[in-house]
Amino acid sequence: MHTLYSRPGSGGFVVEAALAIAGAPYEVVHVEKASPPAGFEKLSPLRQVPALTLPDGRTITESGAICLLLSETFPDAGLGPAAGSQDRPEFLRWMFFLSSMLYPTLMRFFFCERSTTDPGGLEAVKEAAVIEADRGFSIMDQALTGRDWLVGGQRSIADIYLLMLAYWHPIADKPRDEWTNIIRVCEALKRDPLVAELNEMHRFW
Ligand SMILES: N[C@@H](CCC(=O)N[C@@H](CS)C(=O)NCC(=O)O)C(=O)O
Repeated sequence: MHTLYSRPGSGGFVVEAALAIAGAPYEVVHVEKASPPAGFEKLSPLRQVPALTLPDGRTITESGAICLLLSETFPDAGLGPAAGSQDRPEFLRWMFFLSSMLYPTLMRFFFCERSTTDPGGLEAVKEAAVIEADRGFSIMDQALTGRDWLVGGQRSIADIYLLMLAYWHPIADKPRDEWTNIIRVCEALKRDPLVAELNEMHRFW
């Protein structure tokens, strides 16, 4: 059994999607930001979700790492191309772009006070975060030109990760209208009954 520490609307969405697609047995522990369960910092030192306790009792954090691990643990689930395959480099590239460029940039908007010691500088931090996030989304939109999915002609967990981030956009609250390729991918994913069911709880759209 996997235990997913999460809350609605959080990065737990993409991990839960991976677990559900893989058909892995899991339970969800709801973590309130203001009042996490006792001892949560031992599992997730930054007190962030998602965190995933594996069936062997170890807990890992970092959404990108968790998704990659699940894609290896459940190789037949179609979460991503196998290690050593032709499409793996592209998969790794986008998984890291999403988790190490776009995700933290969006969080810089929502947790702007962590990026400046100047109380008068918060709006500037937020403005810069939106500009930088837009730069990242534009790169992803461009990469999707003429393709159905981000990687190798097949849906992967990278597409679902992109959907989640696109609906976190702090100004548009969804992908911006000009990102027509991202919108196309998101609309295709939203028609998937499993993704639609997860959204019942996460309420991204
Ligand atoms: N690098 C982490 C970021 C996780 C993260 O920022 N989670 C947010 C929710 S989406 C959170 O728990 N924030 C609370 C905080 O940072 O205090 C990951 O990819 O999993």
